[in-house]
Amino acid sequence: MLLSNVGITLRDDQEETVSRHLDDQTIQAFRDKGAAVLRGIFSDWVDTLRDGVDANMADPDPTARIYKGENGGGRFFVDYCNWARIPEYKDFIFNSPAAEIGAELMDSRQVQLFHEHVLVKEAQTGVPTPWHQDAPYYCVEGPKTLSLWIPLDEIPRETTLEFVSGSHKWDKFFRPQRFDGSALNENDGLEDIPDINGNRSDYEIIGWPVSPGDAVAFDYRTIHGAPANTSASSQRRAFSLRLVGDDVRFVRREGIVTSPPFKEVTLQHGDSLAAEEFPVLLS
Ligand SMILES: O=C(O)CCC(=O)C(=O)O
Repeated sequence: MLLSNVGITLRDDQEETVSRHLDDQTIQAFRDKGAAVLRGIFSDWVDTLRDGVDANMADPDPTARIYKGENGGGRFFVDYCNWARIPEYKDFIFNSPAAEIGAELMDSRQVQLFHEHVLVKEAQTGVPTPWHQDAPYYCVEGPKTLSLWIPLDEIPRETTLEFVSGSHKWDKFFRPQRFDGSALNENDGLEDIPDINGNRSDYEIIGWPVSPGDAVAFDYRTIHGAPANTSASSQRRAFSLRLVGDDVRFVRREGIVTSPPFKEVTLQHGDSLAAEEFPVLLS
């Protein structure tokens, strides 16, 4: 999947080398199915991200959530929007090829950070991640959106993130819920997500066993979820980077709580995403 640098001639007298990271097949899979695996793409960044997650868990944001299964077991730790205070996250966001990869997948000239999200399931965490789309949680809308879910441990097929192939093209938003199953907003006018686990054969469900350094790319509209971490001894750490491309807009949904809430952002509905919370990574 990794391609060597490709030289692109801009003018007779000027040649610029543009780095291409992905092959056409991977890009097409992301666009057709709404999710694709990128093997080994962040191998050089695993230690940095692991150090960042350690620092994040040692000093979580006050809004971090910890879910526990009914029968005890490990914790499901979830936190977001910490990149500005965690140097390892900043290093990854600004110095890794993530933004260039985002430009290739989204076919976008500009790539902006939306936020980062950390999701750690300790060994024997009996909490599945419910099936959901990310788009209806968010205060942004745009045709070009991307999450890069980056595993920091070996994750077998049985416990990895799964996707309903093609669901990013359903043109439907389902009610966002917290990971304990409670609705984020009671009266959002949206319908509940269908019972995917009860009818798995009705859907094309895709997912991959992954190793540290791989990434799974998906559109904010793609339905996804993950089983509980049944491993007796291995934790399941993941760092999810949220990027947006050209023409993304800020949206205010009256009376609706978004997640993350971005309470300090003063943009109006329909504004372009010009705020220090959302740095431009590539333009
Ligand atoms: O890691 C998980 O279990 C869920 C990840 C997820 O929902 C996301 O990154 O959007």
